[in-house]
Formats: sequence, structure tokens, C-alpha cells
Amino acid sequence: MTIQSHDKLLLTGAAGGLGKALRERLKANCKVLRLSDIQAFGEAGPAEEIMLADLADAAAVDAMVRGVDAIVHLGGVSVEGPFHPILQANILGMYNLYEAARKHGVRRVVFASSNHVTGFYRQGETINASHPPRPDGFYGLSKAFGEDLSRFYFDRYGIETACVRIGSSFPEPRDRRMLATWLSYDDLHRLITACLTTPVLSHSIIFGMSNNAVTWWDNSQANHVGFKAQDSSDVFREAVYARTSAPDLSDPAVQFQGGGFVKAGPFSD
Ligand code: NAI
Ligand code: 15L
Repeated sequence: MTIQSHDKLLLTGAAGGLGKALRERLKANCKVLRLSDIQAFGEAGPAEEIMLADLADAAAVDAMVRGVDAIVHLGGVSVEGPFHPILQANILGMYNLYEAARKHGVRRVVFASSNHVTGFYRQGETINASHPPRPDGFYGLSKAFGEDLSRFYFDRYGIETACVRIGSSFPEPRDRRMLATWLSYDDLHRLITACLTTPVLSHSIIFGMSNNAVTWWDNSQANHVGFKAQDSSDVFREAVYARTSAPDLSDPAVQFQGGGFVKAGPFSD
């Protein structure tokens, strides 16, 4: 069940893959959904507003945040790559977003962090939110920064944040690794809804995954969020095995949880 918990909810990264998947679903969580991205993506529909903004532009971010009650923050560079674009969108962008949230009294944020914060743990290990970050690149580092920054804004200003370390959120798992990391769009929406509605969120780290039989992540420290995954990658297992070859255990992409990200680069700006 989705509770309409907020008057005006801001969704950043609305033009992206997850933004498009969540646009209709999140309308049930609020009276008005404000959609933002750096790139144009069409007209506002009923009960929607569109405000384009570059996350690196403090004034634009301030205007984007003014008047909203809560934020689902998906915007930014979403893959490994050169440092400077990541610095602008994911690091400076997070600072701009939380400064605007502080100034305008926003009390709760759901931050799309990533499994790449801990991508250098091995696929044979089970980790929880207390394991130290082991980012697998500049992208994972930027998400680790976002988690730390949001913790500071909670400790200092009381802004609650759920750092959702999303695994792989696509219509279906694309390879054998994603049988462990897959998060369905419906489960992602359930997870965000839980983060928006749980009475006390505090600063929480939660791995974003469906109810997959194979898992590397233990969410027992996030029971207070109240998320129960209802989908599972298991229904895709046979098809994924049929179209993929047996893993090469000497390949770092198979050894580490971050998959191919762990061997991306080096990049020059
Ligand atoms: P995406 O790349 O499709 O969407 C990201 C959006 O952010 C794009 O529409 C892009 O235009 C926008 N953006 C980039 N730079 C910006 C800037 N400077 N200012 C404003 N907007 C900017 O990525 P996707 O898959 O939709 O992911 C959404 C979020 O979830 C990202 O933060 C990503 O890191 C995170 N995530 C996604 C996962 C997945 O499996 N899809 C897994 C882990 C994390
Ligand atoms: C991510 O953080 C990316 O945003 C997404 O595109 C996928 O690559 C995902 O991680 C993953 O690890 O599968």
C-alpha cells in the first residue's frame, strides 16, 4: 500500500531510467510531484511540475528545492567514468542539494546511493551497513561521499536520509551477477515508499535488492525502514543461465561485487 505522505515531493534525475520508471509510481506518494533533470524531458502532466536544473548550479538547485517537503534524489552521473563530471554532478551536486534542503526546511531525503560504495568486497562475502566502504571507482567514491555528507546533515541539522545502495534496477537481470543484485522497479518503489513513510528514518543505509535467493547483502540493520521486497530474480535464473557462459573465476568482474566497474578506467579528463 502506498500512503500519500507528502504534499510536494521532488524527484531528481527524472529523465533517467529509474526516473522514468518512478514518475507514475511516485504520484501516489504525494499531492504534487516536482520533476527535475539537467536535460529536457517533455511537459508536466496533472499534479506534476517540471523544473530543470544542473545539480552543480547552486542557485538552480536552491530554486528546485524551495517549496518541497521531501526529496527522492536520483540525479547525477550513474556509471563509472572520468572524475570531473562526477565531481560536478555527484559531489558538488550533493552539497548544493543538502544546503538547499537545510535552508528550505526539507526534513527527509531518499538518496540513490549504489552498491559500488562497497564494490571491492568479494562476491563470496556477505556484508552489512557496518562494513566500511570499499568503493570500486570514482563513481563509488562519489556515492560514499554522498552517504557521509548526508550523515553530517543528519547529525548537525536533523535532516533524515535513507542512503539506498541500489544493486541493479532494470526491467530484468542482465547477467549472472544481477541475479544477486537485481531490484525490480516495483520493489524500488516499495523501498522508497517505506523510506518516505517510516515514522523514524534517522540516517539509514539500506541495500536496494529484491528478494533474490543469492544475495551478498544483509539488511538486518534497516528493519526500522519496514521494506519487504515482493519480487525476486529467481524467476529469471534459468533464462539468464541459458544465455550466459560459465563465469571465469580469474576475472575481477566475477570476483568482486562491483562487477565490471572494478576494472573500468583509468580515465583521463
Ligand atoms: P540515469 O543515468 O539513467 O539517470 C540519471 C539522470 O541524472 C539522467 O537523466 C541525467 O540527465 C541526470 N543528471 C546527470 N547529471 C546531472 C546534473 N549535473 N544535474 C542534474 N541532473 C543530472 O541513471 P539511473 O539508472 O536512472 O539511476 C538513477 C540513480 O540511481 C543514479 O543516481 C544512479 O547512480 C543510482 N543507481 C542506479 C542503479 C541502477 O541499477 N539503475 C544502481 C545503483 C545506483
Ligand atoms: C550502478 O550504480 C549503476 O547506476 C547501474 O547502471 C548499474 O551498473 C548498477 O550499478 C550495477 O551495479 O549493476
